[in-house]
Amino acid sequence: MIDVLLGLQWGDEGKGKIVDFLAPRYQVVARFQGGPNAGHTLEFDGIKHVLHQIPSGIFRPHTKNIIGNGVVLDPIVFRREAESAIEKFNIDLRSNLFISKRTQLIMPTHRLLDAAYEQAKGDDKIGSTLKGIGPTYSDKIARQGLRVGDVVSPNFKEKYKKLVEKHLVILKQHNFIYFDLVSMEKDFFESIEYLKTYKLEDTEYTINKSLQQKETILAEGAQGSLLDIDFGSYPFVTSSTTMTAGACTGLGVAPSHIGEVYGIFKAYCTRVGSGPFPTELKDETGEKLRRIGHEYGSTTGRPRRCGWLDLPALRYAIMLNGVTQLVMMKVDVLSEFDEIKVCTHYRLADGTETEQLPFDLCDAPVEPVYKTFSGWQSNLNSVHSFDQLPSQLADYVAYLEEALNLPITFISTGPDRVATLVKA
Ligand code: 2SA
Ligand code: MG
Repeated sequence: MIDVLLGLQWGDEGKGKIVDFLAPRYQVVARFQGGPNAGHTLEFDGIKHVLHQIPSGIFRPHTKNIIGNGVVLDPIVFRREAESAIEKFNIDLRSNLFISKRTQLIMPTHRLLDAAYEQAKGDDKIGSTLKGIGPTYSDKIARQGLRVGDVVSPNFKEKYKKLVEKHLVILKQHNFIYFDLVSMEKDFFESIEYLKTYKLEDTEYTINKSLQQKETILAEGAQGSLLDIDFGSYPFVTSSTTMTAGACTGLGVAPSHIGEVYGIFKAYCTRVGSGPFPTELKDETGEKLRRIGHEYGSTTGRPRRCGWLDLPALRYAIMLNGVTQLVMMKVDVLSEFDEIKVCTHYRLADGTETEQLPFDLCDAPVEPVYKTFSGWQSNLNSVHSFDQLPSQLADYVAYLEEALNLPITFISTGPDRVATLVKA
């Protein structure tokens, strides 16, 4: 079976930390969607490391890592990241990383297009990470993208040039003309040569062979369910399927192989970029969450918008993903709050109440209805198991388990690998 770990909110739930924590239980860790827009932060032995393209299993020496076909790969970012990980941690990346030949390549002009489209949107901009994600997936769907397997083809440069020419026409239409493509391309082609030194494979076979051999596999989601291309707050979403279903198409595994689905959520909510956010706090409380939680984008450094936990949104993500157990993150951030709120349902403009996520949150905003809990106001440094939780926190956890109808099996009480409570 293949287990899936994914974010139930708008990303930045702490997926990297938990994948790294769980990696010793798995022989394979695989990324199935997204690209360098992701920023998965890991901390151990006093070191903090942020991964964008490479799966979070690379720091466990016996874990195989796969970059699946559903991912979009920027060879420049990949090279920088791989070189730094190899140098800093002396890991054997060339033997334990496998990249799908079907993975789409992010070209320099994809990044430029991302910027041009965002600029053209003015006030309606998505708040994209400007990593070229949308334009690369667009070319994939338009059946004209370049894939990792193409890099060894004798006419790779020709294919590249054809697509660049199309991109340049669009850029010109957008009056987006000031850039140094020559130096970007130098970097790109050097990075392509570097990429060729890795294991580029038909990873759908690699992963199915692992399944046959009864190896344990963890699929690592990126971004979050509420940023999903179909079910997120469209158009303020990313361009991939961030849900469990994406693990099947993004790796080449049949749905019948899906085992546990770990749904990971923060004890509050954050969102980076534009788009609806019903429980957003534009006040001191929101600022306090940002300050204590260090809520700044790990890829772009942008301040994240902060707000209270949103149960209708969480239930929606749980339903669509078939979550089997919950992982609750950043509980320690709430330790300094005397009151903690949870949105239990929404009130619509006409006064009716609903527990469902409405189709349109952009033009018809909802009013969150809250339940208030008293805080525990003590730090959690000396809490090492569920039964040591302060009583207010234990009550809060019990409430959420009942409201979400799922067990919370892990609780994170700090950024380090060791600050993770496991339900006995
Ligand atoms: P894109 O770049 O096309 O995927 O942007 C579309 C929307 O998706 C959001 N998005 C993210 N949201 C949270 N975290 C992400 N990763 C980074 C992080 C983000 C950062 O870990 O902090 O550093 O800013 C991520 N990636 C994409 C994005 O904000 C847009 O709303
Ligand atoms: Mg992140």
